[in-house]
Amino acid sequence: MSVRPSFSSLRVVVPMLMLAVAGPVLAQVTVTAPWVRATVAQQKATGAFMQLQSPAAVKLVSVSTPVAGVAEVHEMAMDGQVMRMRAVPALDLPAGKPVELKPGGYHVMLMELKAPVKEGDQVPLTLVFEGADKKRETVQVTASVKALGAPAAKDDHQGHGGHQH
Ligand SMILES: [Cu+2]
Repeated sequence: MSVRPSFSSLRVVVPMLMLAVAGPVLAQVTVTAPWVRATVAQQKATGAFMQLQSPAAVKLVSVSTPVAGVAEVHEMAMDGQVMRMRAVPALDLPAGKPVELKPGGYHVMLMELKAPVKEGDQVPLTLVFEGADKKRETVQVTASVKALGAPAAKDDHQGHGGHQH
């Protein structure tokens, strides 16, 4: 009858081990629905868009991709009457709050494209985030290429009308 006590102490140990394993996963930045706008011949730059969310406050400090010589984080801002974009050194992700990179707002600018990116292509992106403790986390995603002038949401709605993609 001395078996029972040792079984019940095992049950206490197992959940504690699971918590220890789950810990690092919680620190991961989530990248949702990454996409890149398709280009036409001779076009040397395009934008990459996605939604980012981090459980802890971090900054997106660098982006790279094999398809472009240069990748920068850009913001859109009014310059007098004209909307212009400019590079930002880092993009802040507040803890637990989604940050949207979308046409007309923040975006990842891909420049010095090595070849046109065509609808249906898959583009690997490497995102580097830095926490308040200066620790860096690298996240790899694959973005799908969507046609020029087709915003993701609008395109989804058209899909309901028997439109073939
Ligand atoms: Cu830009």
